[in-house]
Amino acid sequence: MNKVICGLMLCLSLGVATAQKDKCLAKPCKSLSLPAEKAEWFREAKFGMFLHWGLYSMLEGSYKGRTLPDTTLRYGKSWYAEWIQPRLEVPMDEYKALAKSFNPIKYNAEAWVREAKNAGMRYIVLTSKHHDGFALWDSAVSDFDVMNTPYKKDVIDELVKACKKYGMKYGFYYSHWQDWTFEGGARPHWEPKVDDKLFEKYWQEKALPQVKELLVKYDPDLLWFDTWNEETHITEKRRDELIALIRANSDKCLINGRICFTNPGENIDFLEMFDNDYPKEIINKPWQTPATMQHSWGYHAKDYNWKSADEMLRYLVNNTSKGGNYLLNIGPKADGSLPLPAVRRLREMGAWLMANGEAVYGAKPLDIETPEGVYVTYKVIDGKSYAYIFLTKPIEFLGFHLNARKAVVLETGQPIPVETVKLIFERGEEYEAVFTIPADLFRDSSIQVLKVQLN
Ligand code: FHN
Repeated sequence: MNKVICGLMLCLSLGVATAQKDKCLAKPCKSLSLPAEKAEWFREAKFGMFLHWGLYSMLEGSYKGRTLPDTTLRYGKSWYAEWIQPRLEVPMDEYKALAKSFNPIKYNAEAWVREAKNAGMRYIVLTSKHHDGFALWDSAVSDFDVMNTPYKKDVIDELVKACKKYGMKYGFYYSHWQDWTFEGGARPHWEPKVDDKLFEKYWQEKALPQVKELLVKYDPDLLWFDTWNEETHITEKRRDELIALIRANSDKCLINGRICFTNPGENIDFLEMFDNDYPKEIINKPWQTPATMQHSWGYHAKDYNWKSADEMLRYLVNNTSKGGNYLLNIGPKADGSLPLPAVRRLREMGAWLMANGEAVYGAKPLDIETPEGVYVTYKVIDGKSYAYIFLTKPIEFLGFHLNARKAVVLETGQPIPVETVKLIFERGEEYEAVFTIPADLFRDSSIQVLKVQLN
């Protein structure tokens, strides 16, 4: 009798499974989440290049004698050159007409990728469409694209080819919420909120089809959406609709948390910090900080607020020690060349990483207390455990709860005296290591890294 019931149940469940399978064949049933291993490359990469480039780059932060930030205009108080149209009140027709002279004759995708590679960057994210709605690729969805400029060549296609040639991961920023030139796209916060029905039209007619184009044409490793702590039209339903579209068209494309800043949900692949925000605690989900070299993201000829390579390396090291990445922005000029101060800084950072990259790439955070200005990562190499200690300022003695066997300066191999004592408590054994740091090490002003062999 039992056998009969079991057989019946088996038939029923097989029937249900077959019906389910048929349903899946008719319409692919994809999970909204990717397996965590797909984000492993991102977790290990640590350092990426962000590029804000578009029609706004042509205005270089100034328009008709005004320069951002301009406090005489109601909403002019921002350095962001990619926001020049609404902030310096550039008439929209005039702004859109910039497309008629966009001609980046110095654009050399391979040169960009080589620069990123030499800087030690492991992935590139380019603004495929920023808030102004202009597409840098050959888009069948909109005429407001690079093919309707004198340049007439697909910038993204060139970049993708170069990334593939140099083994560089690549992704695209896509402004899915703000679109200032398509009816229904969201507008700056000081303007009336667009009607949700109109937004839906924009969503169905431009945002979703363009994202699909990016996926199908260029097979990106990640997509970077942008919302922030403001009310948006990106409801849970729209967020999941967009995620479903991405999953249906790619088995690898990672999605950032800003797809819906206030409610990213469980299905995104990595978290995006606020701009230039560097957490003080370890975060377990993959994450990154998008960061500027100056104040502006888009090219701004009069934004002289350049951070030093050392300062930026400190942010990189901070993020690495907390399990995150550093996505550092460049605003290329309208002709496609990279600004000299940016290139100089990239090369300095690359030189430091050439010597100290072992302590960064693929390194994990180590949850121990550190003095201010000191950061730590951890790695296992050939079965041996190592801690890497980053010294961002001169220090004489360093004490750590570590069972340190020996320590050297990573770049030179110079031995660093270390004394480790075993402390026996009721709760168990603990180790305390004290390092004596030679003052000479700080004749070199860049971050010094100690490689410490543990047990
Ligand atoms: O408004 C944008 C801004 O222009 C830039 O693209 C940054 C990059 O993180 N995101 C928004 C502001 O957070």
